[in-house]
Amino acid sequence: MKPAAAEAALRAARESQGHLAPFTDTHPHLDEAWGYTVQGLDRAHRLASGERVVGAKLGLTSTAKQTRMNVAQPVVGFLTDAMQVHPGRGALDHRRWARPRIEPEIAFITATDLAEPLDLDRAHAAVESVAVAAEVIDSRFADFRFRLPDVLADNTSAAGFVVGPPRHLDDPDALVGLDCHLEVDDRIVQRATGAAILGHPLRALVRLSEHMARQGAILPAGSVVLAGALTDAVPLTPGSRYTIRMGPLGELSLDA
Ligand code: OOG
Repeated sequence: MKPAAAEAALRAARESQGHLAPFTDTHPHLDEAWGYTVQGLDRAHRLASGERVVGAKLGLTSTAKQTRMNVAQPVVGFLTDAMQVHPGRGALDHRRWARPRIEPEIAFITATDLAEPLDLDRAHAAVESVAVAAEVIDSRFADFRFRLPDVLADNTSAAGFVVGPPRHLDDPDALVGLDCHLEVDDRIVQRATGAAILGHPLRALVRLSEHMARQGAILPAGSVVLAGALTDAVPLTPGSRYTIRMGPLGELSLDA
């Protein structure tokens, strides 16, 4: 299947809030490179229509997510200004999305450009600040049923994100033991520690730097990086309140 045809089908589905069958159902030989090519076309289209890329996201960095989505490797997508929701600006407008789910995330703001593979120490040096965050994911595929090339083509289900107040990252190892709770209407529905993200949340930045190097791309300093959900996602239901607590990183409350 031609990447341009897939990009156009995804865009039409996004605009109509419709859904598609996974491309891999009919084209089982599509691969990871094909998925990232479609994603690149989507990104170019959004840039041409006036959106700005403000960062990158990793997905499927936790076992909880990999098992649930049945895709056994991390994925990378891009974030634009149109996806960013600023905390404290009223409720999340769920009408923007077809089948939204919300998940707890750690966000890094980068201090340097990311273009070369980094190790953990250099990843720490590349962090300007860290924050509790939430990602809203939405899929063009009914019931979020997809394989790796499909979800890459669909920009890893990226739909919306909220970043809480930034903090200085003094001791990155403290992120490993950090306790994360996701509450829906004051009931804890998901919990995990920072170790859920590849054993150490900073490894998400390491993986992203490797991805940038492979793609020959640069993520500029000052970008937002979402490290991937610590827990499984939960449906975003109108009228509910979502609170993410992350110990020393603070908390974020959002109304849907
Ligand atoms: C894929 C994207 C997952 C994460 O943080 O794990 C993701 C999906 O579940 O639709 O963003």
